Amino acid sequence: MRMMALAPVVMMVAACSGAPQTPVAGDAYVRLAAVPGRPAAGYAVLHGGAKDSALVQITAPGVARIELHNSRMTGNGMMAMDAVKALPVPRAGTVTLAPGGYHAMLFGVPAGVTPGTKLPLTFRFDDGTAVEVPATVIGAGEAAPE
Ligand SMILES: [Cu+2]
Repeated sequence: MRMMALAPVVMMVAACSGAPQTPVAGDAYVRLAAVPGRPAAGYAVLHGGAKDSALVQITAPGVARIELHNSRMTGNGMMAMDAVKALPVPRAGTVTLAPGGYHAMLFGVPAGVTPGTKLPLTFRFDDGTAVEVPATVIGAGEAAPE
């Protein structure tokens, strides 16, 4: 039991090896909405640099607006989302944007962004770092890419 609980932690440390000086983003993917015209959701893994920082903006070519959201359960078991201005990324820490938690909400996704394409997401941090990551685009019902 204890060994199984430890395994994911070890994997995250390995993925963060090399101790970046500035924040890094990776493993990005975008899940399109089931209904055309509805916002898509963006996910990624962020690694902190040598200092505490915060993710303050995500942009993508052709996408009208991208908001940072956090999902939470309401008292009556419904999922609600709050917009967040900045997502703290601790020094040498890992922050995962994933279904049910922090995510990007992409409004006005161009028609050419379809499953199987790549959408470059630019992650901007409060220290001025900007990281462009090619996000894998998947359909509404598809599993997250490995
Ligand atoms: Cu959202």
